Amino acid sequence: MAGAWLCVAATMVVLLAFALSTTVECRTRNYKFNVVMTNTTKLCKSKPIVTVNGRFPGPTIVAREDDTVTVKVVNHVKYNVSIHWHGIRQLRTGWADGPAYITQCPIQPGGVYVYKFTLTGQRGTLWWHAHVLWLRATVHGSIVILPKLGVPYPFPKPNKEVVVVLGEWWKSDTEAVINQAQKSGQAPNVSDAHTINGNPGPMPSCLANGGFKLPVDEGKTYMLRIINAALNEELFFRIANHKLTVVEVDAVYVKPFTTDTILIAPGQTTNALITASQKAGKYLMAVSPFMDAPIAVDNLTATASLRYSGVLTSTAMKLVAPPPQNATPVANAFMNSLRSLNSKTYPANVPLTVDHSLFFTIGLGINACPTCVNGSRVVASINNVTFVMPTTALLQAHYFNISGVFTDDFPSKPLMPFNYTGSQLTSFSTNTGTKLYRLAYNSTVQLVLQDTGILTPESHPIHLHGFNFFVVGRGIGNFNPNKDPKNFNLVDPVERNTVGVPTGGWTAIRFKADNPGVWFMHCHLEVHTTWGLKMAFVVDNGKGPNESVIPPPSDLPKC
Ligand SMILES: *[C@@H]1O[C@H](CO)[C@@H](O)[C@H](O)[C@H]1NC(C)=O
Ligand SMILES: *[C@@H]1O[C@H](CO)[C@@H](O)[C@H](O)[C@H]1NC(C)=O
Ligand SMILES: *[C@@H]1O[C@H](CO)[C@@H](O)[C@H](O)[C@H]1NC(C)=O
Ligand SMILES: *[C@@H]1O[C@H](CO)[C@@H](O)[C@H](O)[C@H]1NC(C)=O
Ligand SMILES: *[C@@H]1O[C@H](CO)[C@@H](O)[C@H](O)[C@H]1NC(C)=O
Ligand SMILES: *[C@@H]1O[C@H](CO)[C@@H](O)[C@H](O)[C@H]1NC(C)=O
Ligand SMILES: *[C@@H]1O[C@H](CO)[C@@H](O)[C@H](O)[C@H]1NC(C)=O
Ligand SMILES: *[C@@H]1O[C@H](CO)[C@@H](O)[C@H](O)[C@H]1NC(C)=O
Ligand SMILES: *[C@@H]1O[C@H](CO)[C@@H](O)[C@H](O)[C@H]1NC(C)=O
Ligand SMILES: *[C@@H]1O[C@H](CO)[C@@H](O)[C@H](O)[C@H]1NC(C)=O
Ligand SMILES: [Cu+2]
Repeated sequence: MAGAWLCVAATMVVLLAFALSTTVECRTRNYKFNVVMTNTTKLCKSKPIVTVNGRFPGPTIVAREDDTVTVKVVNHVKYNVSIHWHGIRQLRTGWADGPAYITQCPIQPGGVYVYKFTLTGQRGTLWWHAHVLWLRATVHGSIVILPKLGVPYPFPKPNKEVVVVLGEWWKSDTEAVINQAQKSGQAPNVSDAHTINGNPGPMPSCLANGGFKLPVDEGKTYMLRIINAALNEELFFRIANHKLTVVEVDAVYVKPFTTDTILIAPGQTTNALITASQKAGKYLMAVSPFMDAPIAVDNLTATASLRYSGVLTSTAMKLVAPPPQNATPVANAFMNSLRSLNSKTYPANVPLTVDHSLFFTIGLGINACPTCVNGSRVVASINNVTFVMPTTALLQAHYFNISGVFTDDFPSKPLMPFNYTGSQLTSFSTNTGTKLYRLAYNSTVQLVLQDTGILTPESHPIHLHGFNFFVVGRGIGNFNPNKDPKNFNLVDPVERNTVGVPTGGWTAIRFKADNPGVWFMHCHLEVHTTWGLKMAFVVDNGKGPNESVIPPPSDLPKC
């Protein structure tokens, strides 16, 4: 059948130079991901890395809203692997969500698992990444969900679309980096470079490095689908002499606004339009870290270039200075500009009533560790619970009623209130456990995420699986339950799946628990996830099969 042939053909589409082909139509998109070791000499030092299909960044998945996607993942490496489709709602299909030991056991060496999910009610840029160990450093790629056939973007159609994946690069093996840190109980080494589409641009230690080049034609408009795939760093993005018009974040349209700097946290995606309206030339693209706490980061700026057609190679590059590393006002200005489009076609369905009002502290701690350097290790927690990974996946335990894997007594608020952003605590230790918070189907949740000053305040990009949420408020200092809710935006708050909780401040989100299953929530700084800044919600089934988790696929990996 011609249709079936086209669907096979779609899986073969090779996306050259990150430009997107949008011509092939079909309702099921089948992909094959071979997880392999790849020797790369692309960056300054040659080393073997784990990749999908030998590519870094990995392949782009292109599909339309309402399509079903299948990805056959074959594990050819020595590590346990699982892949998460970051931001995809996975309505009733938690088995395909991917976080190891949360919704599935990992795919063991030599193993195979077919992820199958449907793209319902979402269009825009998302991404996929490994969700086990620190493999996502090199195992990641983009997901482009086009609107339904014939449905236009709610903004002028760009002449071309380009995926821009930002990453972090270590000269050492990333598993060695985190293993060394876990052994010592200390913070892991920061990365050695940031990357733009797999390339840091010329570096002090490696001048020969070319850097990613984006060719443009004068007068044309381009949509950049920017993804922060870095492990541990929030990033600023700038292009010399060019303004960026933000039109979508985390696959949700926003009210367009124009800025010269984009702030993007690990896990987040941002679509921005750029018009080649300047004098024909070469313009620097700069990616640099944002960190407004006393914490070490990789302070190198990755660079790429925008090149107008017909410009000589010898033309001097127009430069741009990155914002200062601690540019809190630049970060705030960006975050405060984000609003849901909230049009008739794309309404912001903010829950106006709240069934569960939750208050979670997020931050660091110190626990005893006799074998560690100082006899202690740095940990992280939510409401003073440092999450312990189970050895049976939580979704299986929930679905098959296996007892003893988790408890559902995650505290709805701190058991011992304190001056969260102050410094009067004398004990920094935490509790450990595999605790979940239970929600009835359709219940509405307001969650205030409060950063703590324990060890140091720090911005935490919190990611929720299975849902989008509305960011109804944010502030600095301690959340005030009497005053702050009066200023919540319940009309057009930005809707997303990952939000940065400001350093020494709080963020309030709302969502409706209309997706049954077990849904991970964690800091998207991989180091904090490793340290235990994670928990999960268990959402019970509603009425009938349409409101219940589907049965697990027969090839679901076993532990
Ligand atoms: C990578 O390079 C090493 C030696 O540098 C070699 O032993 C190994 O076979 C190579 N692996 C692949 C997958 O090419
Ligand atoms: C981490 O950095 C230290 C100090 O530079 C170095 O000695 C160590 O080898 C690094 N660890 C890894 C795994 O690269
Ligand atoms: C970046 O960090 C290194 C190591 O901490 C430091 O020596 C250097 O001065 C920093 N560079 C900038 C531009 O801040
Ligand atoms: C070890 O503990 C001492 C005393 O508490 C502290 O000053 C030092 O920073 C710690 N070392 C590391 C590497 O964390
Ligand atoms: C698990 O328990 C629930 C509620 O008691 C029940 O409805 C369901 O059938 C059980 N599932 C299995 C797989 O035993
Ligand atoms: C909390 O701590 C901060 C900083 O130490 C201090 O300024 C503030 O007054 C404290 N608030 C309360 C309610 O104690
Ligand atoms: C967290 O729990 C530990 C262990 O029970 C306790 O010592 C500590 O005081 C608690 N901290 C907070 C902030 O509640
Ligand atoms: C959940 O909400 C939907 C739509 O609002 C409604 O049709 C359905 O009956 C509700 N289910 C439960 C279990 O409340
Ligand atoms: C379940 O959903 C399907 C498709 O959305 C619909 O056709 C069917 O009527 C629904 N069944 C129930 C019991 O609501
Ligand atoms: C891989 O996963 C299996 C199943 O959970 C586990 O038994 C095994 O120890 C894991 N292997 C490694 C190397 O972590
Ligand atoms: Cu964090």
